[in-house]
Amino acid sequence: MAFAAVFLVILMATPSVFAMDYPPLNYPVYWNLATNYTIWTTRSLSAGDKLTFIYDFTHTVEEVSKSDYENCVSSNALETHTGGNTTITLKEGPSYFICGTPGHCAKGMKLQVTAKAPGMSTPTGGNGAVGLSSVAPLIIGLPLALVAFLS
Ligand SMILES: [Cu+2]
Repeated sequence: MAFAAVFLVILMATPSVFAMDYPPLNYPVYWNLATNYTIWTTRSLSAGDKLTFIYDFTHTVEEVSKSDYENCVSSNALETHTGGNTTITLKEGPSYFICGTPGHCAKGMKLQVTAKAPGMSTPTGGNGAVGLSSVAPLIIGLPLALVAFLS
């Protein structure tokens, strides 16, 4: 009886761990002089995830090289975006964005992200946000199984 209960709990917990298909995530980026962008360097992102920059007409979004990011140079931008709402799909590897308005990058409007290979955001890969939700059924299920086993 106890073993049957343990099995049942494991069966209930298993599908959400292995069968869930996680879509790419879309992160808002509030692109202005007040936001602190350093947290983005520690975020776990995957290729295919998107950044949606939300900004007013005083700013632009310029995708630049690493050295131009470090030196706040927007004249060689790989891509320039304006209009206040720009969604960028991340490629694998690092990406660098700065604001093209003079002085803004130097004041901190610069964003660096690194995206892992696609598929790394699946539960087995360990994307932080996704990983937690995928193990939640186990965290809940194991105590239940223990209770069932002991009773
Ligand atoms: Cu700006």
